[in-house]
Amino acid sequence: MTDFGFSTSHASGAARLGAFRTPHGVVQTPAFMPVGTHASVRGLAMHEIRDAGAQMVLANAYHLYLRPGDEMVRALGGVHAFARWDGPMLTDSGGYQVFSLSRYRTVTEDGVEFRSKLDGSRHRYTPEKVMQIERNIGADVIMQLDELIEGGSSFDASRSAMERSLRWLERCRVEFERLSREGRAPVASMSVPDGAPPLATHDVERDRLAPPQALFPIVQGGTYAELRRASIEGILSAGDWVGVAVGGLSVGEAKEAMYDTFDVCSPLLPADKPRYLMGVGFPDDLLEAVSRGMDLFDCVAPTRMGRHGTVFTRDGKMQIQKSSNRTDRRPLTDACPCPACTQYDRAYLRHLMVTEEPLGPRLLALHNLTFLMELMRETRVALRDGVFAGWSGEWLARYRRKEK
Ligand code: PRF
Ligand code: ZN
Repeated sequence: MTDFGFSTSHASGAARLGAFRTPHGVVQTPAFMPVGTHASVRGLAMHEIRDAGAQMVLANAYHLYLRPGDEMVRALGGVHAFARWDGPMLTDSGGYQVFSLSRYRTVTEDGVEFRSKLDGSRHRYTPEKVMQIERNIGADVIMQLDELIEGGSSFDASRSAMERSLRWLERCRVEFERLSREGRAPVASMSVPDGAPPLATHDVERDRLAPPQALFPIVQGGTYAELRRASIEGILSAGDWVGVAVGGLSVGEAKEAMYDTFDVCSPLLPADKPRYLMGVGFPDDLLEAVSRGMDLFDCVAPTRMGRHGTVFTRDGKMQIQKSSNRTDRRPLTDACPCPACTQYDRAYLRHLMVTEEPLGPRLLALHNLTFLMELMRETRVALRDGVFAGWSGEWLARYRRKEK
């Protein structure tokens, strides 16, 4: 496992400053990972994501499986070559999407059967199948198939989903190891699926061996401390993982219950492995999670909210369309290095949104991403300088002063 590694250099309480090494580079943690569902962060080019400070990018196995197909991604050289992002990447298994987006789905012990939201076609998602899909896509970190349930579910429902996620983890592990043993096959396959035209490319990538991947397990168990403990125990006894994810949060439960769950999980998670908190990406939640020992984050909310005109500022969220911005010549925020803040003013950004110019959502999504990248960068500096506790307390107090 020398292709992956994690080390921490500074700590403040449960918060850690770390470095996560992957075959495509090192991620300085704590870090926020932008979500590129279709191997594209909606509306933004990879060079813009990189300039915003992103180190690692997410894609979604479910979406890429449906289009263009995981075998097609592989035929085209794997997701890094396909999307032209040569830094670290992660794919979520798509469990979450199958549960929330599919038109019809049936969950059994074997897996999930669903109909595509695109054309109604039938698909079967099993732990084994998901490992094959994520292998073909080729991200550095791949996620297990887990069973998700609504926030606020009963203890019994939460327990059965958590236990099934453990059983699916074991099946993922066996298949993942089988695929890894199969060897480091060339990234690009010789044949293209679906009767598509033959590859029109130089042949270089066909000779490039697929780099190793790391499988992350996902802790489940709702907001029940007992279930979270059992989930972690099951995960740690099932294998030696490169990192561990915490899932099933930010699904409608109270914030305090989510924060308490971080407190339950982090002392039980190995200190020398990165901890990835799935689907959490509001500025205040990031700081609360970092202070409780989480290292990696992703969420669609910052880019999605930006596209609809809600922007992060140091004084809380702001709606750009509000009428007081009509004549406001000030930058969106003061210290942010993004193009929206450095090249335009609020009146113009509001105008772009009101007239539905495509530039508006793009700039605001880029702002929210940059804002989180800066927040994580400042977090790392504060950890390095030994001032994290005081700094984050002040940051949160200012952010929340005007937040409703
Ligand atoms: N599991 C998976 N993906 C996820 C989550 C999860 O629990 C969450 C939880 N908020 C976001 N994305 N596989
Ligand atoms: Zn900005």
